[in-house]
Amino acid sequence: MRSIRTFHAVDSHTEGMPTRVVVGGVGVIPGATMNEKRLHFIAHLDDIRRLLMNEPRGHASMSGAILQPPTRPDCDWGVVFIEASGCLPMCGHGTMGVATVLVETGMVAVTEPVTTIRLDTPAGLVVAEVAVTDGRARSVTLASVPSFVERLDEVVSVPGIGEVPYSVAFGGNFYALVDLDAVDLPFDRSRSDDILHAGLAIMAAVNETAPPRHPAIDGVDHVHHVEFIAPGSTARLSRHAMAIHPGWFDRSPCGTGTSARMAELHARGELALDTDFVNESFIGSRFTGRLIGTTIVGPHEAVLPLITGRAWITGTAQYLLDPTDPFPAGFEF
Ligand code: PYC
Repeated sequence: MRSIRTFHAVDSHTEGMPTRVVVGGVGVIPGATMNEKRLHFIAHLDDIRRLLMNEPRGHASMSGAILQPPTRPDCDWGVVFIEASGCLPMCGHGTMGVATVLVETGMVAVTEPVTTIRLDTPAGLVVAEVAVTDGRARSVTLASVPSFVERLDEVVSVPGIGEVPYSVAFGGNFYALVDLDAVDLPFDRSRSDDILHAGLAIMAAVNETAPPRHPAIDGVDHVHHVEFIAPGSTARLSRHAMAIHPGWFDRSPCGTGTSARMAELHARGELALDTDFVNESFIGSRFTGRLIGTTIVGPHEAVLPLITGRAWITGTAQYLLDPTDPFPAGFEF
């Protein structure tokens, strides 16, 4: 066995969606803030993401998180999120995976019944409250980043589809929120290719005509997620198919998408503060959300979301790079 790189990871899944938590092998990424680290990683270290996320070590829907020392004194750990599709500013299911791994491997001081972990993410401070019994993380509640509606009830002209009504909300990433009925597709996994195709076309049309831009976080300036809302969804229980660039679906209910959806429902006057909201994924797994306050982000009125879900450790691994490996950054298929 020969290796010129070794990465240590604890693999997990959050309500069906993987998070490969990289606990060693990357080193300290340069940057004075976690978003600077993210931007440096994208510019100079992307081979590491591709090696760990792409085939043959990962797959087209792979997701992960690289642990870093925090850049702010009020945090326990920093996190740079990685995916098959790039580096997100924030990832809810990934943060639940990170918090579960930190507790169950003893990488934070664990207290029962609740362990509080303060995480420095590229999108800002996220506080994870982990419900712990007998050393086991039972659930994770995230106080996530301020979320807001960027536009409500606009129409975009999508080649091959036509005029599509949509809204854009930020919940850690920007989401285009679209009723599945508006693209004449059923909430049915046998039609996932068609739903994905429509999602990618809508993303492209929004990004070409009117890309959103976060007023305070550099490099957050596009829509790479379309949250297709299933018929029958309400402001208490919503089901969705989350189509993600460049071509996969979130298996989890999507933490940042749940925040975005709650911001949208709140802006419509349909979801009050301190009211439970259940968001269900395309595979039927659930997060429970709740808005606990309001704030301002640049010109936007924003809400403060809590999201609760569960994660499980699935394995520990060392990922190696043999010097003769013909795919040192993996490959996409
Ligand atoms: O949970 O925030 C999330 C997420 C984003 C992309 C996949 N999952």
